[in-house]
Amino acid sequence: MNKSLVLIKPDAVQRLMIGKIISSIEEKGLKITGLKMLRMNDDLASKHYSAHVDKPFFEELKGFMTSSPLVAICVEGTNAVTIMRSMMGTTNPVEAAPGTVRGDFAITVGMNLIHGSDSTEAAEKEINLFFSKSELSDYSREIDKWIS
Ligand code: DAT
Ligand code: MG
Repeated sequence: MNKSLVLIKPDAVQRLMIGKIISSIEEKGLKITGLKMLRMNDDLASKHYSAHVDKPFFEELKGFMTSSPLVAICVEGTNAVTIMRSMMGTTNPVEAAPGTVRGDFAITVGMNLIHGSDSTEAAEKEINLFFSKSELSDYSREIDKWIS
């Protein structure tokens, strides 16, 4: 069992894809344990993308991520990190496989619709950035015995 921080990015919110992405997470069998809409600010963008702050695309990335609200989701399940990364598709939508969010619905790396943590360590850090302990729900589902 592990966790991933998923962001439905501002472009996906504007393109009315909140429901579609949440449905795909639920249909896969992963469990949503935290969910909120918020507007990212510069400080949160710098912390969330701390690995990228010195990259040439960071200012553009920060401008995009703070431009409009996003939806943050804490996702749990067996191999949640790897499963979310494969559902998202590769960073550059040009190479993303059909059937993935980026492969089916995105064109450019700058607006690639969705974020998912790239490791369990990153997930822990990112979930703590977006959610307080009281905003996360620990619960079991009857259906879990039929999923994993
Ligand atoms: P991912 O979102 O697949 O984990 P990443 O962590 O390498 O990808 O980069 C974070 C985000 O930064 C990515 O979703 C879009 C943006 N980005 C990455 N590389 C970029 C580039 N070469 N030009 C513009 N934006 C880029
Ligand atoms: Mg990343």
